[in-house]
Amino acid sequence: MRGALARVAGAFDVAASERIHRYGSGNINDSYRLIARDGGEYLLQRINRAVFVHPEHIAHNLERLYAAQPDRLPKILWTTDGQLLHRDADGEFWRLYRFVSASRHMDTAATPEIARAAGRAFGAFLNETRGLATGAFKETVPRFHDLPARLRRFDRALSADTHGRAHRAQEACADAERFADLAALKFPRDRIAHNDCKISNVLFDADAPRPLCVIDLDTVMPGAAGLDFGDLVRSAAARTDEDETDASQIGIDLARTQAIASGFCPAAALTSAERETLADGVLYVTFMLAVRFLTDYLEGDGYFRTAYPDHNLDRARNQFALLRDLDNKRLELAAAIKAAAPNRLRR
Ligand code: GN1
Ligand code: MG
Repeated sequence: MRGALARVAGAFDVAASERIHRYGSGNINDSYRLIARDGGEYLLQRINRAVFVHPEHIAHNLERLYAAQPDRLPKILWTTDGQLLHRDADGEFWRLYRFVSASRHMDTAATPEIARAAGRAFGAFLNETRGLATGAFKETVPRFHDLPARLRRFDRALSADTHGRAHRAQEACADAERFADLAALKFPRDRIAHNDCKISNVLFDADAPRPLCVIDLDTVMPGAAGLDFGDLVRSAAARTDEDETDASQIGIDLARTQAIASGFCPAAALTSAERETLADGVLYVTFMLAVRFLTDYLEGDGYFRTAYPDHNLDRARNQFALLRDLDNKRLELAAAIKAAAPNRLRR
């Protein structure tokens, strides 16, 4: 394996040393940290072809993104033949980033200060991509944030029950029915968004709660500010990470939610229409992710990487528990966001 990885690095004109290790906790792609013979550190990633059926769409979008704002993104390398992705002899697609050293990432925000900083980082990303034409970007995962489509697929998976798992997931399936009305919520989707704004996709300075850059750019494509905000709150203001199985521990922290909004809103320079969608966005993405985990469980775990047989079911239950808490606190959630983002910041 090491030899194969070193050959891939060679396509980017990097001479890998023996020091290559698996890295990170992403649910989709495979990542490796490698040290080059000259001491340089890199992050090598294999694109998951089951998720990204057209990897060339990722390359297409990254080219446009990096042409617009290269300074605020992790440094990406081009292959010696001028591509952003290298296709190996097995048809696998790879890309290479310079490793962002002296950085760290987190699965949830330990303090309001960190939450605010993460909000600023993703808000600034939205603001910086404001000038990009949505028509110039491809959909790297079709209907990625389309909840009605996600629910239709869930319904099909439940009826087919190809892996005989539905009986173990009855409560979660009942939650999917119970919250289905959320699919009627609408979001302005007329801008380029990040679309994977979980807090672990912000790199922080290793020694201070200062964001260095946002990462995981595979789903940068047309999207909605309210859903980016929602994904950040869902991950950063949750009291536990996505793997917690003790439902009594799972819930939303409103102080951290308010802190996220106070960082995100001014940095993103939202329209008033977008601002109206922020609280709904939190419920929408949380529900959508619950449905995605549950559907993947029913379909046999083909999408998200799992560590044990019921992992996706546990993740779905976790997101449903968070959603129930969010639903109970809708008024407080809206008030916390409003308090952080008063009218005078509207444009
Ligand atoms: C996946 O790969 P990763 O871990 O950054 C997923 C997101 C989910 C997230 C939940 C392309 O992100 O949509 O919100 O897991 N990415 C894709 O942890 O499906
Ligand atoms: Mg991702």
